[in-house]
Amino acid sequence: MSLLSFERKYRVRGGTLVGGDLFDYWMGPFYVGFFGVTTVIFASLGTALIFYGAALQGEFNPWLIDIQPPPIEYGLGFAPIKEGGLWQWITICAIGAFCSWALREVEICRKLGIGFHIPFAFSFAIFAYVSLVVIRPVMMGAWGHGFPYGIFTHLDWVSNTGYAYGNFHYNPAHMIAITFFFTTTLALALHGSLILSAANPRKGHTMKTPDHEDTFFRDFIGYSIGPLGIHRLGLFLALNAGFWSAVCIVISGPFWELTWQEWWMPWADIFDPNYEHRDQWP
Ligand code: UQ2
Repeated sequence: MSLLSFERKYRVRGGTLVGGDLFDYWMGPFYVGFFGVTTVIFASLGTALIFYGAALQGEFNPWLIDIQPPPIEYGLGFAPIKEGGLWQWITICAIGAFCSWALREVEICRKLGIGFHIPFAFSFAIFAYVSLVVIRPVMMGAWGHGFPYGIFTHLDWVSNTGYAYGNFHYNPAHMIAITFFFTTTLALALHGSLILSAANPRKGHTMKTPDHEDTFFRDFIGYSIGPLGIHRLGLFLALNAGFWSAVCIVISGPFWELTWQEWWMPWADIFDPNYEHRDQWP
């Protein structure tokens, strides 16, 4: 079936989560749906609020726009619009847009009768963002613990927050997250290069099959995870990278207030009770 006739056959009504046939149509290539409408509303309002913040700041250079969360003193209450209230409404709009986008993915999956792996995967990205601007600030008792919306200022926030706990590279969940990020790139490099190698044989030959892909890795390391397995592994690695990133920031503050170097001190006690420089850790 060609792509265009496939789309004609499968672009049919139904599968919506709310509202029945309301918004159950396409605009050009895009499925609209109830959650397409809510995505556009939240994203437009959030973007407009960022421009309003830029106007208040008198700064329209995209690198320098900065919208700060409320000062810690406001705790978990609503702050005045010019003192972090803008950040709070922008955060609400962002979460509304991200969740609408995920639910629009769910509706499209339901229409097609495919699994929900894509919205499931996207939910990990939403979780990572929400853990920074909602879960951790709530656990620490102030919206002021969220990160500011600015290109350079959010980098400064990451740096300051990391060093507030000594050195984030000693954070065990940070270590696990980084290991998953690196392993994800290894898996995609292996997979991408393997597929392209099979699709681009020497001149004059036709494309090779998945058996060639399997056989390469059996010859090479005695094991092939398989053409379906590599995608399961890739999803597993990528989701874990996001998940442990969220864990590494949520435990910093709510569950651990010292430096992350100190977290390893029991190890020093177990393996080297006479360790001399323990008192010199920051
Ligand atoms: C594979 C396979 C693919 C692949 C890749 C492998 C035919 C087209 C890349 C090889 C992957 C292995 C052995 C797992 C490596 C493990 C980690 C943790 C990176 O066998 O099947 O399908 O793309």
